[in-house]
Amino acid sequence: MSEVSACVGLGANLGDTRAVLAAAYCSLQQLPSTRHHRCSPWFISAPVDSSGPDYLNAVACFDTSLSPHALLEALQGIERSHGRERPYRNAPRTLDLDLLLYGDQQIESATLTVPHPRMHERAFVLLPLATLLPGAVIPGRGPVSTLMSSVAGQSVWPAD
Ligand code: PH2
Ligand code: MG
Ligand code: MG
Repeated sequence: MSEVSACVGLGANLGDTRAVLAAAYCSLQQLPSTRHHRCSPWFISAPVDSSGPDYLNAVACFDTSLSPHALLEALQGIERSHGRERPYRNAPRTLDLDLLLYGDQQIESATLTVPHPRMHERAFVLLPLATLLPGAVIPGRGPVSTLMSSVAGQSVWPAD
C-alpha cells in the first residue's frame, strides 16, 4: 500500500490544553497504518475568528497509508474521546484536529477539503508547519515560506 505524508493541525483553548495536546499527539502516534511521526514545538496564539482564551497550537506530520477519509474519521474519533463538542462554528474547543495536508493532493468532498481551506492565512498553522517542513508548498496556495510573510502581524509565540 502506498504511503503519503500527512500533516495535522492541533489546537485547544479550553481546559488543560497542554495535557490535551500531549495526549492527542500520543493518540496520533497510535493510529494504525501510520509511522515516522514528528511534532512541531508548541505555540500559543490569540484566537482567530474565534473567542475565548488563547490557543495552544502545534502541527504533527506522519506517513500513512490510511485514505484521507479514514484519516478524517480517525481524527474526529480522537476529538470525541477528548470531549469535543460542536455547539457552533469556531466555538472554543477542548481539542481540534484538522487534516491540513495529504501529500500533494487537493481533495474536495462533502466532508473534507484538503489542503485545509484557511491554513494558508493562519500563522498558528504556518509557523509550526515551517518548523517541520520549511520547504513545504501548499497545493494551490504556494510555498509556506512565502505565505508566512503575509501573516506576520498575527500573534503567535513559542510556548516556553
Ligand atoms: N482554530 C479555529 C479558529 N481560530 N485561532 C487560533 N489561534 N488557533 C486555532 O487553532 C483556531 C483559531 C478553528 O478551528
Ligand atoms: Mg480548526
Ligand atoms: Mg477542525
